[in-house]
Amino acid sequence: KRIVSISTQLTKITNYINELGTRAPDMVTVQNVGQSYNGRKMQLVKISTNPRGRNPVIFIDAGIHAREWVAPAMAMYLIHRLTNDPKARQRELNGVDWYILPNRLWRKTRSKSSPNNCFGVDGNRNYGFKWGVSGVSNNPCDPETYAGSQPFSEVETQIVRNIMMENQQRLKLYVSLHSYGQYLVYPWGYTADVLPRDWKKLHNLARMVSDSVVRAGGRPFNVMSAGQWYPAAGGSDDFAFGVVGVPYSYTMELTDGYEFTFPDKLLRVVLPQFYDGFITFSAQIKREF
Ligand code: 0X9
Ligand code: ZN
Repeated sequence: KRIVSISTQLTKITNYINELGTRAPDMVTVQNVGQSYNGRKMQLVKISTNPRGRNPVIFIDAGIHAREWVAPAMAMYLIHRLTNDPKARQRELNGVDWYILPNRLWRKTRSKSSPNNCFGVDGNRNYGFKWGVSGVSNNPCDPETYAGSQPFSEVETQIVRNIMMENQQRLKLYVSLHSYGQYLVYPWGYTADVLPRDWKKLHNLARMVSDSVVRAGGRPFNVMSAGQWYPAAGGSDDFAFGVVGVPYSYTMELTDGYEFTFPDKLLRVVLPQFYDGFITFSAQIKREF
């Protein structure tokens, strides 16, 4: 089997995105939003059939945790379907704009902390809402959940925060793509003891999304608040909901049964199933906003 390096994969993502921007400039805008710690370009793909309009925006990011590589694969598949499926124009893209950020980090970012020279911060513990209160490590050498020296210490989380802030008014749905476990969770993530006032709306939409994935032949999602799954503070979902004021905010954990090594041959089976979930998401955003 050919071994493809991570940078090759990123190059593939970048090439595809840039090509799309040139091939379909009326529909696709590629915005360079910044650079990762290692100097890799972070590109936001904006898909809209009415780019100068004021449609509600769905913002999806993938790859906060890079080893969860099914997430960027899903983001690329979304971009592919939205721009190539003639039905999408009338359905998912009719009245809704999609902003997709298929970035590719590691579990932790690559920044170096002095004095111990350990690498990286967990991007999903670094957001500035209830930062550090649960499910984090204060040890820069922790391999997974180091929250950083302060909220938004990482350039990558700053970039995502900027995208959210710049689109605050129109941003109605945020989905952070991860793997694994087939969970679809909503705020709050920092605690198991408190739910948002309108948690039922968040819960019901998640159930509807799960049902459409099941109708497409997929497995149901486990639906609950992120904190009921396990409390962990500083996540992008809580920040989007609690600070930016995005009415629908989720973390979606794709696939189950293979941990981080989902067989790539099965992508063609599961990605279309998940896509049907996104059709349901966009239908709700259209209905409500
Ligand atoms: O722990 C995480 O960051 C996410 N799970 S993962 O296995 N992909 O690492 C869950 C995050 C859920 N949201 C919050 N806890 N805020
Ligand atoms: Zn993750």
